[in-house]
Parts: sequence; structure tokens; C-alpha cells
Amino acid sequence: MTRAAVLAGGVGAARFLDGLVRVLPPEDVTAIVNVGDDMEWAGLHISPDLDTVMYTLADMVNPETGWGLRGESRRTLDRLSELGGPDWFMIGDLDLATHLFRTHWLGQGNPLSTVTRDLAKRAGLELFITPVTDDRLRTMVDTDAGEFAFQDYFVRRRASDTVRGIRFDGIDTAQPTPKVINALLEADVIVIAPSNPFLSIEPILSVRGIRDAVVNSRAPVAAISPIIGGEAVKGPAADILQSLGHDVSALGVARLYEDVAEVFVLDETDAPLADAIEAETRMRVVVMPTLMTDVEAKMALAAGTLKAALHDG
Ligand code: FO1
Repeated sequence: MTRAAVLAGGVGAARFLDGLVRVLPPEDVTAIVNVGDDMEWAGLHISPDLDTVMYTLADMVNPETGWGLRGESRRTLDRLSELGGPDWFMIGDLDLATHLFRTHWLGQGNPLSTVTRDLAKRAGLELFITPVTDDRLRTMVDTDAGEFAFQDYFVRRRASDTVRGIRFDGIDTAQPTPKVINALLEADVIVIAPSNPFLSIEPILSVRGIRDAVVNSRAPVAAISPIIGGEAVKGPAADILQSLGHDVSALGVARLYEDVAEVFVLDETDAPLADAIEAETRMRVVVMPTLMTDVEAKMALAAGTLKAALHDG
């Protein structure tokens, strides 16, 4: 039995997990998901990364965007627009039901992890999906135009502002959810998914006890670079590396993870960087295709990452 714990953001992590549950029994997989992107929208609690993971694994995700539900309409949002908004965040009419369900049960005093477990169960999922914390945690992005809550920066302002710094509101008091520390300590392998290191992974590692559990776990830790050929597969990771003064490359990402990971998974495009990364960090570099274009590619990346981390074969 191989138990895997995955630190997960949104779309990239969801695709990786979709491959992983096809090469390991899903019940042996724990997804520890970022909640720094969460927000209140029209009084509803939205957890984009939890939903993206859940929808992807349940094969319900909108394949064009990588988030939201397949086949949903904008009718509710369009009507909301006619009323004057808020309409800058695209909540589809089916996705809306998830937010109503979540907000309702949170309002009844249930923790986010319990509501997430219920949603995942109703989606027929066997892997364990959990928010990293049940407490309020919000990623705040400091830019040259001021400080914005994550979705304000990312969606409303289209990630167009230059990022000067990032902080996690609530990090001083946020506690990890029950089972998360154990999942890390009992894992046979820990994977840092190809998510944004600053906006998706750092808010997970920053929750009290998480970084220590990852470092102290007997499991090998493998990190997958979300930067290929100096560009982010999706989102603003490359721009943020640049504006915060890091190398805009997989090497820049590797430096961010050298204290937590032993294995660094690099795309074939970046094979020429492998020696430099190994020489500079204490990580063992493995090179493989990391673009998850179809289900076979997702499975190959998952299997390759496990094999590299576990020295298997
Ligand atoms: N991303 C967008 O770029 N525009 C949107 O309007 C938008 C709406 C949205 C609604 C629900 C949801 O679960 C995700 C949504 N996302 C949207 C994606 C989300 O902002 C980001 O992908 C993540 O927060 C980053 O991991």
C-alpha cells in the first residue's frame, strides 16, 4: 500500500490528482487543499480550489476553463448583471448550488472540512479531500496598485498588477484540520502539485504545523515544477517570480522548495537546468513530460513522480 498526500491548489493540482487516483487506489490519496483563494460572494462562501479538485475528480468540471461545472449556464449571472451585480466573478447556475449547500451547512455550525467531505461523498469520490484549515485564511496580494484580496487581484483585476508581496490574513491563528497532520506523518509519499508556489502552496505550508509535518514526515517529498520553459502553464506564477526578484525558471521554483522537498520533477523542456538545480539545491532532479494534456499524460506524470520519489525500479 502506498499512501499519498498531495499539497494542492486549483487546476494544475486537480489534473495531477486525476492522474494519481488512476494509478493508486483513491482511498489511499489525501488532497490537502489551499483555502487562501476562498471568498464571500453575495453572502456565499466560495472555495474555488476545493471545488476545482472535486469537480475535476468527479469528471464534472468545465473542460474549457478548468473550473466551474460542465454544461452550466450564465443565466443567473446575467440576471444579476441586469440588477447591477455583483457580476465580475463568474458563478454558473449549477456551481451556485454548491455554494448554497456549503454556506447553508457552514451556517449550521459545521466546519468546512465536514461540508467538503459531504460534497465529495455526494460526488462519489473516494479520495480524501480536505481544506488545509477550517479557519478563515485569506491570501492578500500587495501590488503597485494597492493590496487586494486574492480573487480581486486574480479575477476582477485580471492579475494585471505587479505583485510586491503576499500575506495570509488569519495565518497566526489558523489551525490545521483534524487528520491533515496525520495524513502527512503517515504518508508514504508527499507530492507538492504543480500549483503556484506563492499563491497555492505557500498558504498551505504556512498553516501552523504543516511545514514541520512535511519536513519531519518519513515520506519522501516530491515537488513538480509549474514553470516550463520560463513560463507558467496557467496563471501569474512567472510574473510573480519576476516581480519578487526570483529567477523566472524552474530553478527559481526549485530554490523555493529546497527546504521541504527531496525530489524535483522537471519538464523535458527544462532538462538543461537539471544539473544546475541538483548542484545548487539538495534535491534529486527527475526529468519527464509534465504537461497534462490528456488522461494518459496525467497518469504518466503521477506514476513517474511516485516512482522517482519512492526510488521504485
Ligand atoms: N476564474 C476566473 O478567471 N474568472 C472567474 O470568473 C472565475 C470564477 C470562478 C467561480 C468558481 C470557482 O470555483 C472558480 C472560479 N474561477 C474563476 C477560478 C478561480 O478564481 C481560480 O482558478 C482559483 O482560485 C486559482 O486557483
